[in-house]
Amino acid sequence: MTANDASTGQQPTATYDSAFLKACRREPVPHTPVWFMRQAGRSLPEYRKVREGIPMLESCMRPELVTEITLQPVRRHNVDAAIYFSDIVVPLKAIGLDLDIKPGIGPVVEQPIRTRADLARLRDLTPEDVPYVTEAIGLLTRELGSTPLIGFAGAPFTLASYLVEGGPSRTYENAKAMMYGDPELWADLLDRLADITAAFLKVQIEAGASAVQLFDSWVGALAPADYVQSVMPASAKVFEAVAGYGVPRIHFGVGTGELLKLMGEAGADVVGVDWRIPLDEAVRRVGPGKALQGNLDPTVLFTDKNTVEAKAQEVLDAAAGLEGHVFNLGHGVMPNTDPDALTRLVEYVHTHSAR
Ligand code: 1CP
Repeated sequence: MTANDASTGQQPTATYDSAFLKACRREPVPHTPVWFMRQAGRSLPEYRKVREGIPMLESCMRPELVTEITLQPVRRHNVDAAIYFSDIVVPLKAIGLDLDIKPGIGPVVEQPIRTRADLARLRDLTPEDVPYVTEAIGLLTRELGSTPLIGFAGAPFTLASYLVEGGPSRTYENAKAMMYGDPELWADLLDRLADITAAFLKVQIEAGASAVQLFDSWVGALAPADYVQSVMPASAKVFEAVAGYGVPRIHFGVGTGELLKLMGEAGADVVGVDWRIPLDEAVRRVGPGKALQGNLDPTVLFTDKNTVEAKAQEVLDAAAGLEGHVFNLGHGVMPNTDPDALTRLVEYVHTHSAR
């Protein structure tokens, strides 16, 4: 069987029994599983080669290319999971928003969403809007064998930050001004985005994704009380919408030390942690009943082998008392990272966590 049964989330046994999915379920594992956010991408010469001359958004819509790029880091690094190659703005492009991913900048929205009238541009997403996702995941699950595939989406706050600002921002001044100044419009915007995001994750799970990650990369810009009031309901709606599939749900953001507990309570099975807090402290904040993912500082990979190993061991030591641990970086692989350092890191984690 290549696709998940919509009612049970049933998967091929070898995939279900993989170290990655066991760790997400907080079951005993033969070794700590490891994958890297942004493991596919510019750190790999084979990625730069196949992407040559093809704009980012177009490459996300070509199933054979998506399949090849998703498999590249799995072949090279022996990671325990693949992550579907796409971008958080793909579902927004698919429902007809005029946006593009500009090289060296990121997602840019031609006409930002600022008023109630603008909300009408955010229609529901159906599987017919993203046939290339279903096709690529079908190809991938056949190629991947027992290696699980992680589907993903941007969380409502992080998507809203691009839509309201019109592009990348450091301050989120327009988005936060809407959140504070027009809470009803903000709530309606996030609710629309929750529906689109939930629909997009469902497409990926029904096509065969074994786990999903909700990227709320920029939500660390908020105070806990604002998170509870203005963001958590929408993120919780997304998690609730996919709860019935039984696939692990991972929730990640950057600079979220003060939000970790709430991000778990939003409905995650696994809470992603950046490098600012050690995992033994993170588990105290999150509380029982959740696995953790993380959290080596991605810049450590620019040092020598001994330093990388010492820092990786610190992460493993801090994770020793966890119910479930998925090793990852605290944020994505940086483009100038030496890919061989990543391969060696996978081997180190596997060897030094073997039980
Ligand atoms: O291998 C993988 O992990 C899949 C690749 C992936 C993922 C998970 C891409 C490809 N994008 C994403 C998600 C994504 N996109 C996030 C959440 C993850 C994170 O926090 O890193 C975010 C915030 C974006 C938005 C985005 N898209 C940015 C950041 C802009 C900012 O605000 O600073 C950028 C630069 C992009 C473009 C993009 N997405 C992916 C790639 C390989 C690229 C670069 C494309 C290019 O250079 O042409």
